[in-house]
Amino acid sequence: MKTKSYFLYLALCGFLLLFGAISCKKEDPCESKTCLNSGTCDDGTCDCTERWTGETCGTQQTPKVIKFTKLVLTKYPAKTTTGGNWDPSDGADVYMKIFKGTTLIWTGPVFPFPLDPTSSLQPSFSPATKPELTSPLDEYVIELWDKDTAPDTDDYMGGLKFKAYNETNNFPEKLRIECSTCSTGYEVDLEYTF
Ligand SMILES: [Ca+2]
Repeated sequence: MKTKSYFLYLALCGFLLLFGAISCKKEDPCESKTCLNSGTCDDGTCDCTERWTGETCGTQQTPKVIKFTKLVLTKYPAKTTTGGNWDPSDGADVYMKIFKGTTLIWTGPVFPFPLDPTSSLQPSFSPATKPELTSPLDEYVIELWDKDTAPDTDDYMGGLKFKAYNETNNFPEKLRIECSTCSTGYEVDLEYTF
């Protein structure tokens, strides 16, 4: 009886050892898994960084907000459509407006002196209150205006439709808003919030 128990004990130990050996040989589920864009594998599942999502972190996470931290005016019309100066004797003093649909979401500060239309100067704005786009997949409009003092009203210098984001753009740090036939153009620094 005692011997039989001993053999049973040995058999059980053997089984446990064999099972243990098989368990040890079990493949690491992360060995065959590739996580993209700095994602890390945890037990076969990719943990993605905040900008990425999906099975292998290959899909962009749509940001909640895109902020414009700096705007450079790369192009603006030297003259009005009738060929006159924006201001009586020189260039315009400008500011920008951004719309979502027909809703004005941001008005920028006035660039504080008349721009010389013959200069290659590209005025750069880092406004205290920065434009925030809360629907990154949607279209916005940016307009350029010449500030005038009453009784004159501000003059419209040009507008551009733009999208600051698309789902395969790899989150660029800068956005160019321009077109070859447009009178205005911008280069914008972007900040993403997720
Ligand atoms: Ca003016």
